[in-house]
Amino acid sequence: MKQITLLSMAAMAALSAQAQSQRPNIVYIMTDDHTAQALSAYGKSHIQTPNLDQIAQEGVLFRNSFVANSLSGPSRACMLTGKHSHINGFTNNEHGIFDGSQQTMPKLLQQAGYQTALIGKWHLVSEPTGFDHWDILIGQGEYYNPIFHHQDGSKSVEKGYCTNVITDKAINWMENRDKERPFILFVHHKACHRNWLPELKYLREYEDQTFEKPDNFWDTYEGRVAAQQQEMAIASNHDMDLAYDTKAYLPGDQTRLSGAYVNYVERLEPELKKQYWTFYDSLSCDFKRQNLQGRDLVEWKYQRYMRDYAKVTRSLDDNVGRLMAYLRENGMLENTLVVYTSDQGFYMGEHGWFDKRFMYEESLSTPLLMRLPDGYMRRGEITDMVQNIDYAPTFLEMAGVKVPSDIQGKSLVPLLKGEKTIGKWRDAIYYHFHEYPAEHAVKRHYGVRTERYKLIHFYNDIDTWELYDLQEDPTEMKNVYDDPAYAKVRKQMHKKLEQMQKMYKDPIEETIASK
Ligand code: SGN
Ligand code: CA
Repeated sequence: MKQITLLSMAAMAALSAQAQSQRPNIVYIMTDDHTAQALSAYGKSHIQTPNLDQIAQEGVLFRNSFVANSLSGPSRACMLTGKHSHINGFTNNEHGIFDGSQQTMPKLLQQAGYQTALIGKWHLVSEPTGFDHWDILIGQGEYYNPIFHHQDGSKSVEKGYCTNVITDKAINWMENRDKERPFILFVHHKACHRNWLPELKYLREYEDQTFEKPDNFWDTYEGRVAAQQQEMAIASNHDMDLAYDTKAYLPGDQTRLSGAYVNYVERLEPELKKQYWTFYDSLSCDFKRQNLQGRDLVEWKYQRYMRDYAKVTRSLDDNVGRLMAYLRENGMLENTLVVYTSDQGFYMGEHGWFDKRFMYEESLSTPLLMRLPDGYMRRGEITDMVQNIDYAPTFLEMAGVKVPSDIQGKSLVPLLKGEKTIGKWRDAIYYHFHEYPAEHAVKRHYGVRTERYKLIHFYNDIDTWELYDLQEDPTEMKNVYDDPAYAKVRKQMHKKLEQMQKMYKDPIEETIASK
């Protein structure tokens, strides 16, 4: 690493100021739990996201974009290092502390002369390293008047709605940066994370909209043991008692005056708080009057979930527009790579769920849009399978920094340049989820996904295998692992899995034995 530093410093010194300024800036916008089903450029969304769609229209949309481990901290660690969780060490949110002394992409860019800044959600417990400037939320952060942890160690409440505050800080940092040098700016939103508290101006938005339920909303999880044992169902885990998710309580009942939910709302100024409670009081009265039971109650909860999620997404889209307008107005777009992604995908009622974690499509996937700087010709949709471990080598290559050989991801540059990749790109991706026992009770599992098939092994206190034919069964309702018609595919997929575990050095037998 030292050698790379010296080399890149020397290389940098040799570059004229003009040549240096041609190295692209990178604006990396990462949201939390924003999923492709809620982003209209992906085609299936009931929620319109015009500003995000514009990035896709002017740039590229990755149709097959995946994470390596569908959870916040682990996903962020994969992105920063370009390595799978078992290598970068941050395998789960509950027990992880990111080892900030390891090689990371921001550090390598910093050593190569980039200005590096991080604003918003961090969630890796240890203090950020490799950033000239950082200003982060504490843990999950808050939607209203969020508390920021500043680089000098101090903490303060920043007035406003979290998504707006993060964007203000990002723009402010760009305004005050050294304009002679390229930069990478990480803009990490809290939105659209649970429990979906809207910006007050959007409190009433989407309330007249009825969201269509996915076809497999009433899934009974036949043939899928881990799915039977999860705790992330809208029906039973989207809580009512403390109104945390639904925001409905029995008026007159004081439960709303306690719990995490109320503490979050209490952060608002008195006038805004009044507006907030007025709206949800009337909603709660209406809910009480209806006295819903059984499936009607679950459907009602689903609409509540979708509406609040949509409101939060609306502010997010506005703010992406604001950031893009800044880049446009300042003539920066030609020389800036803008990346939009999320730390993972999310269930919007598919299988009856909210949350993520599973290797099933909705949470294995993550939205990925890019607006490319001059010189990168590709436009439109890219269907090659990409993963969040690919971002680090991509940014390094674009910045002219040699990609260290221990990075496991692949640079996306050939795809962005529009080079022919048929037969040259990867034919499978590897996934490993490690957080169990934990909230939502999703068992540990690993697996491999090819263009058509997916093999998953759930281990820990169960030991079950699942195989899906994504062409015949895109919503993953039918586990064909024991179907004789798939015996050959099953064998091939096992072989592929073994190859990938070897290639990525995931010591799976040891891992299972130690659990
Ligand atoms: C919190 C949420 C969970 C969520 C995890 C991880 N519960 O614990 O629903 O799965 O974060 O999310 S909450 O009651 O605190 O809202 S992650 O995106 O940060 O990994
Ligand atoms: Ca997340």
